[in-house]
Amino acid sequence: MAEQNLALVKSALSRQRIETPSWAYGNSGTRFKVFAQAGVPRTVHEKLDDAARVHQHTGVAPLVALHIPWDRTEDYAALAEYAGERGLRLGAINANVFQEDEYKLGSVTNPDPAVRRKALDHLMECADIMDATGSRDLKLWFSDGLNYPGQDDLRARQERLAEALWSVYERLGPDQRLVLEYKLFEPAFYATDVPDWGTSYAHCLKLGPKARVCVDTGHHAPGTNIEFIVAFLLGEQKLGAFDFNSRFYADDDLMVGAADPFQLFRILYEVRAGGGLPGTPESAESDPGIAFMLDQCHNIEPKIPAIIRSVMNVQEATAKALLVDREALRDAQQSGDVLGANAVLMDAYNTDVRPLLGEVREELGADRDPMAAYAASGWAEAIVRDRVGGRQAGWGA
Ligand code: LRH
Ligand code: MN
Ligand code: MN
Repeated sequence: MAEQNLALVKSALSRQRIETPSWAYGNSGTRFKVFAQAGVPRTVHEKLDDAARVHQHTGVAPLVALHIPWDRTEDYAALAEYAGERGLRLGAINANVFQEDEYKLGSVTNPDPAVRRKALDHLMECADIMDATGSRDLKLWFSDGLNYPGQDDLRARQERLAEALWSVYERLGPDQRLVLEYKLFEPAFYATDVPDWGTSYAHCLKLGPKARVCVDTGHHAPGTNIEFIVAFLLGEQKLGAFDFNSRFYADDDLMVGAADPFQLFRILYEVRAGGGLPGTPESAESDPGIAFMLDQCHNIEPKIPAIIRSVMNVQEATAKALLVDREALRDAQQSGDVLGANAVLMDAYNTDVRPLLGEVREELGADRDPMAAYAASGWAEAIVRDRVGGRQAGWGA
């Protein structure tokens, strides 16, 4: 590769920021069992301590997303300061209106106005927290939906949803955004109120420029072409964030890039092509400010190295996406060379980018091999020794 292009690829890689979720540092499980691990954080502060290790070794993970009330604390400005002292920043504030008894029939779409009020109050509290932490994004995922046909009025629920979203949207400051996440099913099994990107997009479009769609890669029907969704949303300036994870069956929340690294590459290629990677010629005009977040649970594997591995998987897919020879691709596409165009993509995908990423990390002052560096650091042993009585990340906590 030409010297100049390589410099560009490296600069884009060193500018990418990957946000890790506070809940991935704590215990989690399926509805059948939570396997508790020794040494997991007991407080949100200890979650930040672990996140700081991930950032130290990788050099690209300074942001940590919070989930309220799982990470509820007395003083959010002080928490932001605590993060800052460790080289971190607090990222998206995730609202949680899915774990209380009142929400059995829905939160913001509940037929009972008192429940809707309670849910909206929580969303407003999250906006207050954003003011204190300096967070840009309010991430909204609603478990609202129906288990049985006829259970409630589908269109009335959309109207209630729109009303709540508008109240939150109006509350946001000029530099704050709302990102609306969709999910096909679960916990509702017949109908979900925000089941797909189209529904999220339609609401965000009505709300205005501060509302964007969040694509959780585990929230689609099997076989869905996620990169198409990404390409479309980016083209419409409506892609706000990713919740990266892998799935084999449903919302499995496995490590991103573990199940289908080729899909992850295709997604990141569309991000690059759509100008979503700062530091590339494609993004020269404007940086759409996409949040590259992880949303995963590490039920059986050690958590910190799993998160490091996930960050590296996103970086590897990004590096391969950056290596795609756009000119050669355009030429092949223009001349109708189907096999040639496909070969350009596959050449990039089949490149071993690990040495390149090792260099990028070294230049960032991080570790060439973050997994080995973490294993040698003694942190895993220290937390087992020092933290007695870890607690669950949130599910059922
Ligand atoms: C829902 C979801 C959403 C929640 C998180 C814990 O399945 O993806 O992002 O906030 O899981
Ligand atoms: Mn998610
Ligand atoms: Mn999910």
